[in-house]
Amino acid sequence: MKSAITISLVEEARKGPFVYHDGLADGCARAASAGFDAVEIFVPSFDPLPELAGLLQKHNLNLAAIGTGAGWVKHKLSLTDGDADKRAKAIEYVKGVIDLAAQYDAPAIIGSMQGRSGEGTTHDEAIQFLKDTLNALGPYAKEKGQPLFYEPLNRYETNLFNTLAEGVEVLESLTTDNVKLLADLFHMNIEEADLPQAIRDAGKHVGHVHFVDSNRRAAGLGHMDHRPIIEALKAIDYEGYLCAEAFPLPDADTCANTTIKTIKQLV
Ligand code: LER
Ligand code: MN
Repeated sequence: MKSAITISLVEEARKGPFVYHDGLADGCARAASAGFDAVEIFVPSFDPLPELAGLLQKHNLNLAAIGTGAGWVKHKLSLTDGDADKRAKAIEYVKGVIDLAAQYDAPAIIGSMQGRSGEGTTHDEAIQFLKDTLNALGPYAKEKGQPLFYEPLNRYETNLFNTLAEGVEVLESLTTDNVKLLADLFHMNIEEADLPQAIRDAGKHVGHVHFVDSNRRAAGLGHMDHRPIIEALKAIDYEGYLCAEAFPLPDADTCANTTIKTIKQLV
């Protein structure tokens, strides 16, 4: 398992659960000095990131993934919007992020952009739109040599799918095998009965992990027991990233150092 940490470039997400908020150069330098293998970036658009390749090389970092969430947070695009034009725009946005991430050999994440039902759609319609999207974008990502990550979110952020088991059911109903689950421990802490068991049951479908504590602070600064979670990830032969998608509390460097310390103790 490898370590990663989040950098947000989205002004509207300053208060969001991302560790670094002061640009790519600052985030990459601090990620490397804390000892991370990779960064995960929350981008404001799919415009090129001209400094990224040089910064990754300079700091010997990989890109773990790029989040599409600003498609929702900034542009109000949802993949389950009742309006077909807006849905098409949302799909184009995710394609743009898939293309951008693939340039750095990394996948894109669908989290907040999944939207919710009841705002111009019935529940069944929203679920069908989400499945249609994943069926279209899974193969699109595969052409670029990348998986596509789908993230179940807690009930306060979506009413579509909240648990890993529900996520597995969706993935298994698709015509593509290229969509993998993002297991975010914060959402799981709210929704799962048993986090390690949920990971064991999801097995090969787990493609990425947002590694955080019960309160969205760094792993080690809440009341979650990460040891059995890591044991479950080992049991499913998980070799992906443990990515700190956490609040920079009490400050970004403490958040980073605490995450690395927890990973070193347990992995
Ligand atoms: C938001 O709660 C979250 O977990 C993100 O990864 C989704 O965009
Ligand atoms: Mn997450």
